Amino acid sequence: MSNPFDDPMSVQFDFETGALSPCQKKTVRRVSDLSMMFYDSPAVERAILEGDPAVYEILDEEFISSQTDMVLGVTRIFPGKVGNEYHFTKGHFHAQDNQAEMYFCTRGKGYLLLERESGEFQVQPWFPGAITHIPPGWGHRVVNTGRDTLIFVSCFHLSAGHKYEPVVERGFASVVVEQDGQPAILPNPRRA
Ligand code: PAN
Ligand code: ZN
Repeated sequence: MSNPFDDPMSVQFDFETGALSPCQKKTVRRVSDLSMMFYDSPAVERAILEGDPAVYEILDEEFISSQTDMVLGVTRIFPGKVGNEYHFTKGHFHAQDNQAEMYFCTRGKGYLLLERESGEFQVQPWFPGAITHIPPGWGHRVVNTGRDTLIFVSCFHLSAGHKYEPVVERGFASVVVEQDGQPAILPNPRRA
C-alpha cells in the first residue's frame, strides 16, 4: 500500500495566531503539568488553586513517510508568570542524543535557554525571525518575557524522543524572572 507522506505535502501556518491546518494533535500544558519546574512552589500552588491556567500549547503535524519521520510543531506560550518567573516550556533533551532540531520564532519575545548535560549553558535573546539550530546534546527551553503570546515553529524527527528527567530534577542553569519590571536572568535557586 502506498504511503501518502511519500508525496510532497503542504500545510498552512498562520503567523498571526500560530494556527496550523491541518493539525493532527494539540497538547495543552497547564501550571499543574509544570509544577516541578517553576522554582517558587507556593506560587505554583496558588496558581493551581486560582484556576490552573494554561502556560502553553503545542500543535503537532507528523510526516511519517516510508523513509523518515519529520514532525512540524507549533508552540504558543501565553504571557504570564508564576510568582516572578516568566512562563516557559518544560524543556527537554532528546532521548536519541544524536538528534538536532530547528526552532523558528515567529511572534513575541523572550529567551531560548540551551544547556548540555555537562553543564555548558547559553541564553539566546529570542524574537520574530530568529531561527536557531539546536545541535545534538543541547537541552532546550523557551521563555516568554513579553505581553504577547510567543509563537515558534519547530522541526525534528519523531524518533528523536523527549527526555524530561534531567530538567525535572535540576531545571536549567538560570531562571528568567521579572525584577523591577524587567526580565532578569539569575542563577537557578534549585542549583544552589
Ligand atoms: C518542541 C517542544 C515544544 C514543547 O516541539 O516539544 O516546544 O516543549 P516541551 O516538550 O519542552 O514541553 C521540541 O523541542 N520538540 O523536540
Ligand atoms: Zn526538542
